[in-house]
Parts: sequence; C-alpha cells; structure tokens
Amino acid sequence: MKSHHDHHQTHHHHGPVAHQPAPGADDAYQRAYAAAQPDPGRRVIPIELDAREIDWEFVPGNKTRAWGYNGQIPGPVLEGQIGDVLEIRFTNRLPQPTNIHWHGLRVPAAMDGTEMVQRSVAPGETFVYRFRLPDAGTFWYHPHSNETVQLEMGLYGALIVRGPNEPQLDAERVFVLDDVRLDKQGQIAAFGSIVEHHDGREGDTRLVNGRAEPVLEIAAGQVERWRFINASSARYIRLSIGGKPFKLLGTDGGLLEAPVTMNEILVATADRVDIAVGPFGAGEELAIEALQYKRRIIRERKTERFATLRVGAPRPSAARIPERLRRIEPLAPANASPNRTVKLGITLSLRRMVDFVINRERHHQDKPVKAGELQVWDVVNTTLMDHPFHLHGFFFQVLSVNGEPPAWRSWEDVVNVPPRARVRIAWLPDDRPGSWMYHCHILEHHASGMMGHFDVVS
Ligand SMILES: [Cu+2]
Repeated sequence: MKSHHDHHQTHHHHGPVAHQPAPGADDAYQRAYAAAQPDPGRRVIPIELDAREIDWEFVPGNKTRAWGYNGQIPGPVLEGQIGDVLEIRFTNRLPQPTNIHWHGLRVPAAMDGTEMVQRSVAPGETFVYRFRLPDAGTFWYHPHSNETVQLEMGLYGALIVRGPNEPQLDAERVFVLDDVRLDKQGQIAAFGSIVEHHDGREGDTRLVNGRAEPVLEIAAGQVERWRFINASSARYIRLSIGGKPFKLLGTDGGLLEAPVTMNEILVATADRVDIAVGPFGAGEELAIEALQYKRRIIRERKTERFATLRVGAPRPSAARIPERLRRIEPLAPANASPNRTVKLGITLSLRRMVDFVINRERHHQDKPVKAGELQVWDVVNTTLMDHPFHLHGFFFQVLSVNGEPPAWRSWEDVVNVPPRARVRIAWLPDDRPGSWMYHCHILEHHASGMMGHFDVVS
C-alpha cells in the first residue's frame, strides 16, 4: 500500500503535463487517500488496472484495433462490499492522457477522476485511486478525458458493490451494453460527423460485454439477477427480454423499496437497471433487444437485437425475492419548491451549427452548494430531443416529471429528461467539499458544453 502511495508521489510531478491540477487538488488528494479506510471487518482490495491498445474481436473473426482496460472490453468487473476500500493502481499505456471516473460512487471530490480534480494521467504514468465503497449497487468506471473517443474505443467496465441484505437469486450476471461504429474494414470508424455531433454517436454493431449479439443460455426454471449498464455514447435502450415480464429490483443507486413487475424499461445512456428474470420454459428462445425509442434525433433507430437467450434443460430454483427490499426515506415532498433551475439547451454555433449548453452557456459555471442544505433542482429540457442528466458524486431522488410523481422512489445519478420536460430532483450534499459537475451523458453533447461545474462547500 505504502509503495503505491510513494509511486504516485514520484510520478505526480513528472512527464508531459496535459492539465494542471486544480488549486489545492494535491492536498485534497492526500487527505482523501489517507481517509480511505475500511470499516471494521472489511478490507482493502488492491487492483492493478491499465489502459492499452488491443486487437479485440467485437465480431468473431474480425480483429479491431481498440482500447481496453487490462486487455479486455469491458474491463474487469470490480467487486467489493460496503465498507471495503478499493485501491486501484492505474497505469496509462495509451498514446494520450486519460483518467478514470467512478460513475455513481460517492467518493471524495479528489477521487472523482475528472480533469477538474486531477491532472490527467500522462502516457506511461501511474496514478492511484483509493476510496471506500459507501453504497451497494451497480456502478461503472470510464475515462473522463476525451470521452467521445476513449469510451467508443472500449474503455469502460462494471463496478459492483454488495450490501448485507441482497436478494438471493439462482445466479447473477452483469451485462455491459454498448454499440460501436465500424467501417468497411471492420475498424472503429472516423469520429466527428455533424450528425454524430447532433445525435451523439451510435453504432450498428451492438455489444453485450464486448461481443456482437452473443447467444446466451439459461436453464429452465431459474430466476437470475441481471445487472445492465448502458455504456454506449448516446444510445437509448428500451430493454425487452423477449417481451416477457421481469422484476425491477434496483436502479443507479441500489435496490428499490419493493420489486416492480414490468415488460420493458428505458435504460438511457449511462443508466443502470438491476432486474430479476425468469423462470423460462425449456426450449424457449428470446430476443434481448432495444425496442424502438424515438429520442427525436436525425437518425432514429428501429427495434434492434443485442443478444439471443436460449433456454436449456430445467434446474431447480432456490431463488427468493422478498416483497420488501429496503426502505428509502423521501428527501422532500413532490411539490417542494426548487432552489435552482438547470436548463438544458442549444445555441447556434458558427463551428458546428449548434452547441449544447446549460443555462445558455457552454461548460456553465454554477453557484456553489453548501453541505447539509437540501437541494431541489428543476432540470428543464428546452430542446426537442431527450438528454440523460448525470450528477457526479451524489444520488438524487426524482420528485416529479412534468409535475407527476414517479411510480416508485429510488436513488439515481442519471435521469432521462424528455423533450420540453421539467424533471424535479432532490439531493442532499454530504460534506465532501470540492469541485463537482453535472452533464448530459450523451458524450458528444457533454463535449460540446452541456455541462455545469459547481463547488460543494463545507
Ligand atoms: Cu444531451
């Protein structure tokens, strides 16, 4: 552990400097590092991670030059329990600077992995992220530097945290969904068309855990826990499991209060869902697909398949899904008055026809937030297309969408904001001072400027 720390220090001030650290970031980093201690009975989990160029077969038999964590797409599933500490020694072997954002995790600002809180990790450098896991749920990790390219090239992975009272199902699987745009040679297509700038980049090769449209198998009679992560740049996935009912157990910030039965669910870009599927009958074959969802872009998609599920011979089930999963205290009533409005918009641009903005400003500088003061924000979409709003480092509850309360209470870090909609959210900043941000998680919109910066102050 100590050697990792020293290693970080020896490298921190050397090598090509892409971004200077924000003032005080080094002190904040040292404090966050030292403060990351496991709970009694829990442990420090050391993880070696690198990012490098690889030849990856998204499509069997076709090698694509891509980027991966530890030589694979997605990167390894990182796992821990509440109260564990992850100590990730990350080495950048890419030809460009990068960093790692721990999407959804309530870490100190200095460990958030953005260019606001750290200088990006230069090629050849090593940087150590160290933080405690405070919440159970389905999270993920990805770069927060040149994201439109780095995520499309394959840099992303799942991070699963378990709590003491998890439902016991027959099996658990993690599915990281993505799409990649390949050219005629089977290589990742050139970036930066005007359509891509507007719609966000969508690809025609749909991936489940880095493979195009795989065939999956499940035994008849089994009820499994499936965690889905939408790691695509821009695609909205209206998820269907062969049209069969499934139970929603959890979302971004962990379990719901009670399972909800449904036939489909919208998984916006960067969103996660945790569902119980099955039991199915032997011999059935189901399409795991994204039903058509019009998010009001130039190139809409039809219903498209991500994978095929084949049901094999039966096996006895021991799955038990409790009627109550946990209690979620409401943060505020649905009609609470907002103390801030965040307007997602577009402005005309000489360069790109339109820019994507917050409160009419690219990379909006927003007012600070005081720790302990309840935040009720109206996130207003002034455009005619959907935007997935993501808040870093804190969970929120959705109070209402166009004045209507949601069907269930949950903790989220991503919420879809439909065209012309007003989504009211509530969140309580705990005392993790520093530089934070929110943004549209369509990566091209984020890059264009649809993001806001704010400080949490003690
Ligand atoms: Cu957007």
